[in-house]
Amino acid sequence: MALTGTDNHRWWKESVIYQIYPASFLDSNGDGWGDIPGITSKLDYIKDLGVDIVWCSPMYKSPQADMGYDIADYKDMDPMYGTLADMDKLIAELKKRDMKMMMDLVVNHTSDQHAWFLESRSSLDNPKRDWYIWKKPRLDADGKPQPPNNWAMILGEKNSGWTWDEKTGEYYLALFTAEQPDLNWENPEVREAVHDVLRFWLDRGASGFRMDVINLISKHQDFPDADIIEPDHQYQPGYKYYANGPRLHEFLRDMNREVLSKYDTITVGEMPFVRDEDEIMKVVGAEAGELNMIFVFELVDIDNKPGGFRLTLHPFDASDIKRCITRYQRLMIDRDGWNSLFCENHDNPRSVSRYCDDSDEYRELGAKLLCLMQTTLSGTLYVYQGEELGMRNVPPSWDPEEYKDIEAINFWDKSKAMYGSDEKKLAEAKHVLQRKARDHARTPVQWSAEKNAGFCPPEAKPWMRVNDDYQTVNAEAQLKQSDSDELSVHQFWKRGLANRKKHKDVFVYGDFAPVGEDQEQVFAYKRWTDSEAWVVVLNFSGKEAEWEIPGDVKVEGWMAGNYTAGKPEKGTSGKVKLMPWEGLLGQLKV
Ligand code: TEU
Repeated sequence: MALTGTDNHRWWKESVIYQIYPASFLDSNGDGWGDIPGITSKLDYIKDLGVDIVWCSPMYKSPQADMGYDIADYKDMDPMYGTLADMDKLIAELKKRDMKMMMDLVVNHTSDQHAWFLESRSSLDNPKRDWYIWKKPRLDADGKPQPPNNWAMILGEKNSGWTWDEKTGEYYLALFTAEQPDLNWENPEVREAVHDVLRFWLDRGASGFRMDVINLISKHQDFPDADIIEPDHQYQPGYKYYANGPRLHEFLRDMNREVLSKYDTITVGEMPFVRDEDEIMKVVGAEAGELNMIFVFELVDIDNKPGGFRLTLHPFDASDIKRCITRYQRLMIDRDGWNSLFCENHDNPRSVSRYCDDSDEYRELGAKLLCLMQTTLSGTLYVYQGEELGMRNVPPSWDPEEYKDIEAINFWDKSKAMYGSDEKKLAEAKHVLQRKARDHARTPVQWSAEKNAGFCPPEAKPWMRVNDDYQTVNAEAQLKQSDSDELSVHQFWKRGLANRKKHKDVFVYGDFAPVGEDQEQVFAYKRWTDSEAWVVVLNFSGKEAEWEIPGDVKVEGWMAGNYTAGKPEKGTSGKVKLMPWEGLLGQLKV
């Protein structure tokens, strides 16, 4: 294993990826929805931040049951976002700026309006019947049809993961919502059709894919009942039987051999539920021949009830963050694999609200602390739109009706059905949404202080309410902030990304070890190569701390921190006093 050499360097390891959630990015035509020309018009902004690759959440033709993660045509754009010609232009404009396009590939399921599914459900003997997962019902005591097993639907856990089809008298598997039937990957024609989609976009100029729930494509073919984890609930989380199933690696290797290996691509697989290190390495090991990297969910599942549903709450602290990050940093170094780094995406609350403190007093410090951490860890870095501005969750005062996501809607409906007039239980459910609804990350990007935050014209109606704080938290103000002032969150990110690039041998590729672990609330680590070394000290709490610099950590000087635009004035030996949410970056003697 070569840690410090350049023989393991790859463009997709050192690239910075910016995720766009198109509906909420920028509306160029005043209909209240973000669109492709809106994205194209902001490429200079994205490039200036220090980004190399843009990943767009799906903009394909879709009835939008799950905001485009229900695709009705993989080879055309939804008119709401624009046309294929707009997409070609976006790709060309990216290339002009020496940037790349990463497409979102959603092939665990399609929309129920996809031509394949319309055919599949049309009759028992349609040639596409077997493209999806159809099963006969179980019959209850009254002879009424019941789902073939007890798996819960994933989005909002409201219903069964199976949907009854009256016409043909069978259930189909639709794990996310009834409008998102799961494809049957056991069928080789399905796999070939997916390969064809990959080729279509690679030939059009895309440079790679983020693969939606790609570890769900192989299911245990006996479809057993899940263990009862939530006894009050009718249906149970069934991921033990549908995540990382028996043929996953075979399917991924096929995809690589047949298509990806013939192009120069970047691939990242979204893999919820998996924690097993051997299983992870089978996908991302340097010699695995599967995917470049995956999104592991451990950090974003940190506040889930263990083993349970996502929309639950569970306490965590700095030591959990430390344990989780250390584990994956070491894993990839020790076993020659590759990490993805992310704290946010469109399925999670805002990171400053979740891991730090989003009050006016600490929001900027928290956002910069997370930036300092992400820009100094090993792996490919993903920044989610608005994260570079320190955007925060929507306020608790918003009514549940303001939440537009199908997951939040299903969850709220289920809670009302389960708890009826039990005000305490309903308040708890509401509290879960206030902390964790996906909607928090989906509010329009705040470009300016004008009405609608510059996301759409002032007279238009944005599809989702703009967060109340746009007059103070917006890109225009943060770009303007003069250099003599404190850095804005945006400026801090820009500087952090530039520093990461400048010192990529150490920050992207170097070694990693936690240091000075006696202070629970402080996460400190060292990054080094043979020729340079750095230390990062992060106070993950709203309390002051005293961090003792270990004897073997020879600090040359403190180069950056989130409390000052210049170099922090701190001692280089003995105890360092840290303010709430303070983060420091120091250079070490080699
Ligand atoms: O998400 C898959 C996924 O499992 C989670 O991120 C999910 O949002 C969460 O567990 C819900 O409790 C992907 C997409 O990112 C998401 O937006 C889609 O809704 C989902 O797949 C279905 O395509």
